[in-house]
Amino acid sequence: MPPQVRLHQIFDWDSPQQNARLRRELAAGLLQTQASIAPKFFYDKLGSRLFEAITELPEYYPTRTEAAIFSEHLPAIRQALGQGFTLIDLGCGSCGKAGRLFHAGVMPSRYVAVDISVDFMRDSLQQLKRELPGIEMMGVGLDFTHELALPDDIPSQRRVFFYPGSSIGNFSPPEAARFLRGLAEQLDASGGLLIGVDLIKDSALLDAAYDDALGVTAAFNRNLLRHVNARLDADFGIGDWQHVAFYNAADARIEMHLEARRPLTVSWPETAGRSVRRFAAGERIHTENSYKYSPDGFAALLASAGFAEIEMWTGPRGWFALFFARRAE
Ligand code: AVI
Repeated sequence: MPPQVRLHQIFDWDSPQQNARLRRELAAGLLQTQASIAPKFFYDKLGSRLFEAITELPEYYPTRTEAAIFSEHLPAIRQALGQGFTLIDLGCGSCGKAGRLFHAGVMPSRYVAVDISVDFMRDSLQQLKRELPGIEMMGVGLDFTHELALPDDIPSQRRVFFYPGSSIGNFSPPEAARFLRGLAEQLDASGGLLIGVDLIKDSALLDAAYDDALGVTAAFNRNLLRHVNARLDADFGIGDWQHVAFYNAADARIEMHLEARRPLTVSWPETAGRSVRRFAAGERIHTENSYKYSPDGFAALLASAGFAEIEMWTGPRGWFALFFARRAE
């Protein structure tokens, strides 16, 4: 990494302590009656690349719809953010969204890229620094879904948290409220939160966005098992599992699962011997929820989490919304 881009690797897959915590978390999820794997395990290097590919699919409207809202409302967004702020990009991935904002003239004085996929983040940040050498940049490898413990050398004044892409939808509403409250507590009165939120819409559009014709989302979902095999030394046969995604209207969320194509046994090493989980044909592992909100519902969530002065921008079809909010006094 060039010297002008600092990297704090708080999260490290290979630290024995964190690795042990993640292994415990994975094993606990797999041994539940309804097996589950947390969505953060999607993002190894290949998973991050597959997600980038998803954002280019014709069916996956959120990324391009959000980008169009940014373009259309740029002056208002620029005015809301002001100047001299530190942009903290939570789950920066390729840093592409922040990069587009900077190229459009929305310039922070400092950019902090945060991601669990540390190698992918480092490469992306280096590229961005080459393009925009005038912005101070820092990378933080962090599992912020576990704990938002930012390094001390990020000034606490004028922080703007940037959480685009409706990643907030990957938390349940109570978890989202807790997470947002944690953000509000780390803001001063001149900072804020710029957040993208996917809205409730026709279920056929939602189903297609998470089960595309090319099968990229299926590959993204099944890649999770490759990653779990590597982290847990498990023996998932990738071809034994099929991608299932559907909109659950009662809970206003997309659900993604991996479904066993036949009766299966999966095992991984434990202190004494191996843990074994049996799956019947058709049994599923729940891998992700992606909650969708109404504009009023999300504004109410922000208010309940300690935010005020809430502004919202949306596109002509009302598919997606961008919110800016400040900490309530
Ligand atoms: C990262 N997150 C907001 C994406 C979503 O839409 O929930 C992850 C994703 N899963 C399948 N496609 C995209």
